Formats: sequence, C-alpha cells, structure tokens
Amino acid sequence: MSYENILYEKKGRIGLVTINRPKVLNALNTATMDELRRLVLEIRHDDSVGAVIFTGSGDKAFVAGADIKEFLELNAEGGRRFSVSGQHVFRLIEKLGKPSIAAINGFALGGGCELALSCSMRIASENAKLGQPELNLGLIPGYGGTQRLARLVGRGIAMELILSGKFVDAQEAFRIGLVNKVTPPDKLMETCEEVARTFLSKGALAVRYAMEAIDEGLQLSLDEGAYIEANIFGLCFATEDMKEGVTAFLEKRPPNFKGK
Ligand code: CO8
Repeated sequence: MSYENILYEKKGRIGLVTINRPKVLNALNTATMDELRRLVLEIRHDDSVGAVIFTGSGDKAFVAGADIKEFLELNAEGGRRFSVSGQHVFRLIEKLGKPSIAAINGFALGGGCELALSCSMRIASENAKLGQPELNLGLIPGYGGTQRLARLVGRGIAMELILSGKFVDAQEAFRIGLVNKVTPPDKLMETCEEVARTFLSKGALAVRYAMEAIDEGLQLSLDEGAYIEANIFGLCFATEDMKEGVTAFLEKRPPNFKGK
C-alpha cells in the first residue's frame, strides 16, 4: 500500500513509521490519521514485522498535534466523531500485539503526545518537548490523553500538564515517567532500534501475551488482573517457545524462539 503523509520502511523485523508532514510539524490531519489506521492494520497482519518505531519527519517535531486547521469546520457531532475515530487508531496501536516505541525527535504535543502515549514505550531526544496544550485552544485532549496520561504519570501530574497546557522538556518528561529514556538527537533512532531488537530477541508469542496481560490488567481490579495473568501464563505452556526457552536454559545455550 502507498501512503502520502507517512513513510514506511522495514529494517529487518522492525517497522519504521514516519509521519511525514514536516512543513506543519507533522500535524495529524484526517488523511494522515486514515493512512495511519490502514498502515497499523497492515503491520498487524504482517508476520515479518515484530516491533514498530513511530517517529516524525525532520529534526523539529515528532508530531505537533492534530491539524488545528481542520477544527473550525467541526460541529459538536463532528468533533465527537473526530475524537472517536482518532481514539480508535491509537487503540489499534496499543493493541497491535507487537511492541511499539515512540522515537520523540522534537515537539510531541496534543495528538502527538497522545500518539506517543499509545505506544508501548517512549524514547525522547534531548531536544524533545512534550505537552497537552489543548486547553489553550478551548479544547480538551481528544485522542485518549485524559485517560492514558493519568494512567502513565498519575492523576496529579496529568492534571498539572493538561490544565496548564505547559510543555515539559525531555529530562522533565523522564523524571515524571512520561518517557522511558533520553538520548542525544543523533543517537535517538539507534537507541530505539537497539531496544526494539531486545524485544525481538524474545519469543513473539510471549511478548504479545505479556503485553496483553499488562494492558488488559490495567483496566481491571488486582484480582481480575491476576486471574487474566494466570490464564495467559497457563497458555504459555502450550507454546513451542516456552519449551525451547526452558530447555535452552537447562542446556546452557541461547534460545531459538520461533514465535510458535
Ligand atoms: N496543526 C496545524 N498546523 C500546525 C500545527 C498543528 N497542530 N502545529 C504547527 N503547525 C504549523 C504552523 O501553523 C506553521 O505553519 P505555517 O508555516 O504555514 O504558518 C508550521 O507548522 C510551523 O509552526 P510554527 O511556525 O508555529 O513553529 P514554531 O517553532 O514557532 O512553534 C510550536 C512550534 C510551539 C509547536 C507551535 O507550532 C504550536 O504551538 N503548534 C500547535 C501545538 C498544539 O496546540 N497542538 C495541539 C493541537 S490540538 C490536538 O492535538 C487535539 C488532539 C485531539 C483531537 C480531537 C479533537 C476533536
């Protein structure tokens, strides 16, 4: 499939998705969100891809938000639909079943920060700035930010960031747990690929099961989450990878996982 606003390449088993509208700091317009939805579905069904990195074109922005130029045309129902369809795309990323890394190479604002929040983890370059400035526009975050930010960094910090609309730099984002790592700009992609390769070295089924247990459990009580964990843990015993992993350990050799 070809895309106008997104670049997509495969580096080995890593899918590299680059939002490519640098003139508007990679703002997500409707067409880009539609392409992103199609691409994420394509990646989901492509067994040759085991991990995904999302980034933005140029050296200034990851994604500076939803495309503000589209907002004035919307009425209440249009705004709601806009929000629901964007939430759907980001939920597809979250439930991809393959780890995703946001390589934050500059501004990650509004919908851009929300895109990063829907990834499994975030790595920021030293020049990154993150924030949810929607209240400055008389809006609230609409692509899951009110929900995911609070779940990731806690209620108090989410309240502070969303109600103030302030930007935080990479170090502050690291301090509050919004990003997992900070790198010099020229090391960002290398670091993301290195982390992705670590995930790829595990069995793809166990990776997917662990992600499912974490993500499903986060929506449940501890007891319900533990129940899901036990069931998925049990399921691991039906995989060839589990037998291979345990046998390899006992035979003191590296495992050769097949994703089966
Ligand atoms: N949408 C559209 N265009 C944008 C956006 C954006 N989000 N961000 C930047 N641009 C454009 C600018 O208009 C400018 O275009 P032009 O050259 O034609 O004037 C170009 O990108 C370069 O930007 P600046 O000249 O402003 O660059 P600066 O370095 O001076 O400033 C900033 C960079 C601080 C990032 C600034 O561009 C800015 O504040 N951008 C807007 C950030 C923002 O508010 N983002 C949140 C948007 S709302 C949102 O994401 C809601 C998501 C949920 C949607 C669901 C709702 C229905």
